[in-house]
Amino acid sequence: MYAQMVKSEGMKSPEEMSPEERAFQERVDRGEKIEPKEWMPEGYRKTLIRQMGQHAHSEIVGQLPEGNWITRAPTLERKAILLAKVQDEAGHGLYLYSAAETLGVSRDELMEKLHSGAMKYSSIFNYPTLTWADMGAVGWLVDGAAIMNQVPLQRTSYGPYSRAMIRICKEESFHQRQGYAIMMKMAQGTPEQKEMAQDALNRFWYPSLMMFGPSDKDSVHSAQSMAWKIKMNTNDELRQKFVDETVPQAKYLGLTVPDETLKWNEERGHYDFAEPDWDEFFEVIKGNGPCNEERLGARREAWDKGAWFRDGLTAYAEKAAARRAASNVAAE
Ligand code: FAQ
Repeated sequence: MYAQMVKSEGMKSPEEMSPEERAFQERVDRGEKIEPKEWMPEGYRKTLIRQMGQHAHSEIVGQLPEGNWITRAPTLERKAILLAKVQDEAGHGLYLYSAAETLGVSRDELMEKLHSGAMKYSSIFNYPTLTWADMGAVGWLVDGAAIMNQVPLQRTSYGPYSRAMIRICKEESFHQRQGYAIMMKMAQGTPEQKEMAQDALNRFWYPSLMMFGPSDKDSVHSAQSMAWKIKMNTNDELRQKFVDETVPQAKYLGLTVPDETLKWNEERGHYDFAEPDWDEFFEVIKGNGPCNEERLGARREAWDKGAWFRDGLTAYAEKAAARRAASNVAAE
């Protein structure tokens, strides 16, 4: 099976729960936040580590496709904006690793799991960014899909995760707008520029739809994660919301969503749309996407090359601690 770490193995009914589990579930149901030192079921803790860890990894690996274009941005202003955006993603990764650490897992352990392939990161970052228009498509669609998923996570039950999300969402909204601004410029530019914008939309549309995860019938974690309010919506609900909001934005740009079946359904009050190729999705998350090797290779190399710096920081911290201990002894 493609799910690696924690599986929702049949949710417990209230009768099957221990008194502690029942009291915990009642707190979650009342909308109370769960804080780091409080009692929580082991499955809740593991599910959060899995989701927050994967989320953090996605932010860090997600710097690579855009980092690829910093040196080739068409103007100084665009370069400064892209640089700031990519730095924001690093910050998001760091808040999320710190929030995950409150659950008793170290950043090194999470990194080790990313590098060994035991933990995932978002499928979207295994696709290449081939032209400058891709910077527009990534901001507009990828950050757009990320916000659609993360705005509800501001209300997630785990306090540190929900608070991290508030700041992340503010920054992601700026990212989405900068992407849309690039797309507007390209779509209103020369015929060649408009074609580049259309080509970027064609390549990023379905991978963006995949970001929300498999369809609900194949989502192994949704039921338990939603009961614990680790997830607030199902994958299909958020995907539909994304399509409904994004299609009018594409129309405004004068671009065509690459889906011939796309049609407003008056009765449902939503767009009908074609599902992504789920075989491709499962291949990508198994490690067989177009850029998986390159992305993980870059992260492993950065980790290895940074060893001297981590060693230096640790040596400095140890010396400082020894000095403090010595001066405490002297003062006694
Ligand atoms: N990619 O049972 P479900 C960003 C895995 S942030 C890879 O439905 P779940 C910002 C899933 O892990 C983007 N794997 O799973 C940015 C599980 O496998 P496992 C990241 C995926 O967790 C923008 C299996 O499939 N956002 O982009 C994906 O309930 C631009 C079964 O699936 C978050 O992480 C996928 N797309 O729902 C940065 C948000 N989908 O772990 C730079 C928080 C599913 O058992 C530039 N996460 N899988 O081995 C979530 O909301 C959820 O974890 C979902 C998946 C919705 C992603």
